[in-house]
Amino acid sequence: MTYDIVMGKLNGSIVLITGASSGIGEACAIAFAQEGARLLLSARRMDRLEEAKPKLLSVGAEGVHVFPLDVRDRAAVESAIANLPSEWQAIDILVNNAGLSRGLEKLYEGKTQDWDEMIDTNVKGLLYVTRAVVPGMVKRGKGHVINLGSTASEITYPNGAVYCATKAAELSISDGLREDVLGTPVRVTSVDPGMVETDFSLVRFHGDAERAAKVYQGLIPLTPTDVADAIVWSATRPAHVNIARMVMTSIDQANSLLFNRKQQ
Ligand code: NDP
Ligand code: 8X3
Repeated sequence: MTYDIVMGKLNGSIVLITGASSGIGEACAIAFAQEGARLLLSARRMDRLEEAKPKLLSVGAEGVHVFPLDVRDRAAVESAIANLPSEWQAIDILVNNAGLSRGLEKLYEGKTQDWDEMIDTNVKGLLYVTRAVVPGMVKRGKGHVINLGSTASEITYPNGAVYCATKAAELSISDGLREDVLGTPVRVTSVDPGMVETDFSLVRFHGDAERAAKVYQGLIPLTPTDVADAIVWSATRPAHVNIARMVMTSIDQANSLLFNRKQQ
């Protein structure tokens, strides 16, 4: 037995993060930058990515390349990945983070355009990016796919059936991909947080800030940094260790239904 400390550092590793313009994706960019990674950042809001770039370099990123991407657009995903500059093509880690919820309504009263947006982004978008990136990982014999799941994948909460279904799909896709890459060195992890205070609720309620703020009232939610920390931890295990799934909540949450909310 050897007693060497071999904690993974990510110096020079290429990390692609989808949805890096906000919340968990943005926190992942900072956390991977602090590990010395080279960051490939995508989202629709390019101004935010451009703004983050010098800050990420200042906290340790070895390089930052940003590009616009709507993960719902299959042709755009294929083209963006295929046309990355040659020095950015060998993606080591893919963080499939881009995602959203829309609406909190009874299924039989829900808006079908909200459903389309969630399914197209959280399920089909995740599949398109995975399909474009993983063949290169298999070919190079190196890679790690980290998908953003949720406690919502395990217990469906009232008025959230479609969002919860997209995260249940994410879990199945993560499990299936892990089976399909067995025999290669590619790792697959699903990181499944409970409530995290980000723009998630603002997006869910179509910009209603007052309603969004109420979601986090009277309890301590996770922060995006907490989740990024778990993601970087799973990415820095020794190469033979695959963290299949990490379920995490704040101390004020037991599962997707049960909270310790203090009266205000
Ligand atoms: P935010 O709203 O803060 O961030 C969402 C990110 O996804 C943004 O950067 C947004 O970028 C991007 N995004 C949304 N739609 C698309 C699209 N079509 N194409 C590309 N990028 C897109 O929310 P969170 O950080 O909270 O959410 C990130 C992930 O974490 C999601 O998958 C969410 O389901 C998951 N999650 C969130 C939890 C929470 O409580 N907040 C808990 C568990 C999981 P842009 O608009 O610029 O394109
Ligand atoms: C986000 C967490 O429970 O608010 O996936 O939907 S929840």
